[in-house]
Amino acid sequence: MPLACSTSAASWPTRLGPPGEDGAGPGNGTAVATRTRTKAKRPDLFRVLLLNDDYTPMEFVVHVIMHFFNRTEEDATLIMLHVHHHGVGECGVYTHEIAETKVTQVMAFARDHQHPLQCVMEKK
Ligand code: TYC
Repeated sequence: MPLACSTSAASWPTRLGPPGEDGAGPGNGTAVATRTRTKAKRPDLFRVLLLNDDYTPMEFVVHVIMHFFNRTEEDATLIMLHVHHHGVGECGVYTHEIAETKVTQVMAFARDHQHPLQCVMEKK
């Protein structure tokens, strides 16, 4: 059973800093809040989607999903069939840079093989 691992970030402010050069700060009725640690922010996530078309061979799509999205043949076939029947389907969820790379790689690979397969990303 997997263990939950929660990384709790520091709450803000983590400490009250000294008065600034301008004299603002404790003593004149104002407080200067200073972060001592940067709060860990969860990155935005993006779905990478394949779109259906009438021409790209099913075997090619399965290959793409296995190769670029690290799926088993069984899983890739289910995703391909979902796209075939519903028009669009999710191959993976990634941070912005990785999602962009996947889209670029899949589009280049499809074009190199003269298939019209389309791959897009959308913010979750
Ligand atoms: N519709 C295609 C066919 O019948 C197969 C296909 C599936 C194409 C998924 C694209 O993203 C796609 N050959």
